[in-house]
Order: sequence, then structure tokens, then C-alpha cells
Amino acid sequence: MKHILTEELLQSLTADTPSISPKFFYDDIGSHLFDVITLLDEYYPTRTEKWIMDTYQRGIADAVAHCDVLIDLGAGNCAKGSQLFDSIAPKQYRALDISKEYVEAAVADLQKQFPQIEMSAHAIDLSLPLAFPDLQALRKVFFYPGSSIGNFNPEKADQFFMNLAHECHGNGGLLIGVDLVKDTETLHLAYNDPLGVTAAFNLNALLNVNRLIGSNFQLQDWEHYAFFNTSLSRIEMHLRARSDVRVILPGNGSQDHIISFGVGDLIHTENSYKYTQEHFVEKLRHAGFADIQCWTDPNKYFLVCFAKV
Ligand code: AVJ
Repeated sequence: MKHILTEELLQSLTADTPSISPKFFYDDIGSHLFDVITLLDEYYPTRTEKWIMDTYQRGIADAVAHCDVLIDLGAGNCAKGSQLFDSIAPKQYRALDISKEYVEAAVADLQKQFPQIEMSAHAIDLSLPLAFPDLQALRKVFFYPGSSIGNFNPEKADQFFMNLAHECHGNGGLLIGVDLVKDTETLHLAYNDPLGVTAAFNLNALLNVNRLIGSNFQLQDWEHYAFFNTSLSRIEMHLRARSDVRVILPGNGSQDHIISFGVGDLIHTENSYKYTQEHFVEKLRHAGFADIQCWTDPNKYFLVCFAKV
């Protein structure tokens, strides 16, 4: 695993645009820092999505109508998925996440509370196509909340939607939450909170990488840099070198790799795409979903859609 990660990071860090994948945010500290981000006044997405889900619970459940299997794509602690159990009443719940141990523990807890729902936990890599051959005949509802879709570039998002529309096998749909385009000031603050939690979340990726592959990134050499790229409609997060930096990536038996950065050089760590409602609905339609219902908040900060095949 270490060799593979070293290879991956060596490639991404020495590319024309150096980058570290956002998956490296979510170690133990990073997951907790993200939880804190969701509590910040400036970070409106989580609380706004929850407001929409709570306020329109009835309408959403009516749109979903009937659910054999609720497939939670990025379940984590299963908190958002389990919120739907009462209103949607799935017969089965499949919790998918990159971290198998984490989601298994959450499902084990949940199973005790909801013995009537058949539950299972699975590891997934959402960058690869999904297939559910054993669920073909069932009505599936895919659940993808939290604007996680914002991390996909627009072409990848289209592929992902096409994959899900196909995997519905003519029955079911996708319940998804996405962050909307809004004034730049609001967007900027959500990713540049004055307490510095987002900065810590971003910088922690370096500590996680150090731990995983034995590299020697020094936090004092880097600073958080996030801005809204208006033409690409995305928040970009980067780490910016505060001085000239040399980093060693141990070669595990073979030669060590040294990567150099000049002051001001950037490592791109995340994109968080923001959509308009019209554009997002159009993408879902284009992917093969026929009937799309939407719910939003009074400020139109966030959007929840149920897209039926
Ligand atoms: C978990 C990808 C939805 O893009 O807003 C929060 C991650 N990054 N603050 C987002 C994140 C910085 C978040 N997503």
C-alpha cells in the first residue's frame, strides 16, 4: 500500500499542476476537523442541506415513493442515511464508504436500532464504476448528500450520473444534495473561516501524507489558500509554499525522491464545484434521469434533488 501511495503522490506532486488528492484529507484528525467545519457559522452547506431535508421530508418521501434498497454512497457514520429511515422506510440499507472499518462499525450500531432493515457495509472507490448485479430487480434509491459531487470535475460527474442512472435498471433514482453558485463573499468565507479550521483541514493533508509514506513536509513551510474560480465555478483549495521547500519522499528500498518547490508554488488539494439549479438539473437529465424534483432553501444556497429514471 505504501509503495502504491508513494507512486501516486510522486506522480501527482511532480505533475505540471502539483496536487494531492482530497482523499488524503480524511484521516482521523481530518475527519474530525471536517466535522468541526460543518459546525462553523461560515460553512453553510451542511446546515442548509439539513434544513431542506427536515423541512421537505414529506415531499421528498412522496417523490421517492417506495424504496427496496437505500444505497448510501459515502455513508461515513450513517447519520444522514439513517435520518431517512422513518420517512422512506427502506427494506434494505447498503452503506458504502472508502473506509470499510468505519462504516462497518456505524452499521453494526444502527442495525440494533433498526432490526427490521437488512443492512450491510461495503468499501468503495467512487472514482471507479459501480455495479449492483444482485439488486437488479429491486427499486434502488441512491443517496449522495453533502455536495460530495462538488469534488468531481463536471465530466466525471456526468459519467457518475450515467453510471447511476444505468444501475437503477429502470426503477428508482438518485437523491442528491449539491451546493449552488452564490455571491463570492459567502463562498469565500465558507472556505476561509476566521477560526482557521479549514486551513488546519487543508494543512493536515500534509501530515497525513507524511504518516502514510514517510515524507517530511513541514507545516510552517505551507499556508492555506482558497478562492472561488468564477470562470470554472469552483472553489479551489491549494497549499502555497511560504519559502523555497525541498521535500523527501522515501523510496522504500530504492532511491529517495526529492521534490522542490519555490516560494509561492501551489499544491492543488481540492475543487468544490458550485452549480446553478438549471445546469444541475440539465446534467441529471442528460445522464438519463427523466423526472427531477428539486427542493431548496429561501436563500437558494443549496439544492436537494430526487432524480428518477
Ligand atoms: C465534503 C467535498 C462537500 O467541498 O465543501 C469543506 C469539503 N473542503 N471545506 C466541500 C470541504 C473544505 C466539502 N465536501
